[in-house]
Amino acid sequence: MSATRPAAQTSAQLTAQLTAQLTAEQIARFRADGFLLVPDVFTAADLQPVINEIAGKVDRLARDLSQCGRLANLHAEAGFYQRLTLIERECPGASVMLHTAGVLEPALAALWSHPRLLDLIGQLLGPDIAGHPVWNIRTKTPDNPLATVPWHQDTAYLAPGSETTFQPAAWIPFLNAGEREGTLQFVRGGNKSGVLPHRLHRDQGPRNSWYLQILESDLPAGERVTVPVPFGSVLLLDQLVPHRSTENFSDRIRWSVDLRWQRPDQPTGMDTIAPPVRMRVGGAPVKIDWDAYLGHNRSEKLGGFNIDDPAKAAGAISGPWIERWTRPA
Ligand SMILES: O=C(O)CCC(=O)C(=O)O
Repeated sequence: MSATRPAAQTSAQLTAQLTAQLTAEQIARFRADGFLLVPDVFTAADLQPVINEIAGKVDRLARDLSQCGRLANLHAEAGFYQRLTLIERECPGASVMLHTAGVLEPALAALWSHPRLLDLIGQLLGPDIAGHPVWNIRTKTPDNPLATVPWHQDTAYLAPGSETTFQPAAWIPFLNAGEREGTLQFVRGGNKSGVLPHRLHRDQGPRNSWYLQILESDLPAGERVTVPVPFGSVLLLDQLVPHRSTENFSDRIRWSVDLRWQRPDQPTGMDTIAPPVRMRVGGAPVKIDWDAYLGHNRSEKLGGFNIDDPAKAAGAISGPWIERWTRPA
C-alpha cells in the first residue's frame, strides 16, 4: 500500500499562509510586553537575497583584508555560517568591521520595505511609515564578547528628545535563533519604565566596547524572557523595552538584521546619519527615495571601520549615546 504524499505547495499557496496581519490580541500583547514574536512572516526565498548580499559583503571584506596583508587565507570554501568566524580568528576585529561597514544594499532595502513587514508595522504605527536611520547587520560569531549586547533600551542610543517617538523595531535572524545561538532576552513589560539609567559598557566590560549597559540593579522588576526566533519569523520590539542578546554557544554565526520605523515627522534622535526614509503615506506605498541610504557608508559618521588596523575598529565607534551617558568625572 502506498502512502499518499501531500502535493507540494506552490509558492502562491505558501505566501497565502504567511502572516501579514496582527490580531487584536497580538497588538495588545506587544503593547503590554514590549515585544512580540510573529511566526511565518518570510519564506526562505524571501530571505535568500539578503543572505546572498551579506555573503558578498563577507567576500569583499576578506579580499580587502587580504590585499592589505591582514589575511593570508580568504576562507572562500567556508559556508555563510562559518566563514566570518574563520576570518575573525585570523584577523580580530573583522566581524566588528562588517557590522559597522554600514553600506545599505538593495536586498536589505527591499526587506526593510517589504509590504508584509510594512503591513505589520502599519498596524502599530498608523498609515504614515518612515524607516529610522538605525539599521544593523549583526555578525554574531560564536564566543565573541563584542557580539553579546548587554541590557539596554534602543532609545538610549539616540540623542535626547526622541524618547517620545514610537520606534518599533523588527529583529530578523537568518537561522533558527535559539538560546544556544544567542537570541534576545527581554524584561517583560519593561517598556513601561521610562528611560532607564545607562552606563558605558566599556567602563565595566571590554575596553573597546561601544555598547551601553543597564546595570542589573537598575533593571525594572519583571519576568526575564528568552525568545527563540525560528527562521522566517520576525521579533517585534518597542524602543523602550530593556533587552539584551545572550552568548552564542553554537558553532554557527547568528546572522540577523534589525530594522526600525517611525512616523516621518517626529524626531529620530539620529540626524547625524540620515533623515527618516518615507515608505508609506496615508497607508499607500510611495516610491522610496533611498538616496541618503544606498551606497552611503555610515561608518564615515560613526567610525568603526579600519582596514589597516581591524583590531582598533571597535574602539573607534562613536555616536550620540557616548556623550549622552558619559558622567562627569
Ligand atoms: O542582535 C543582537 O544581538 C542585539 C540586537 C539589539 O539589541 C537590538 O536590535 O536592539
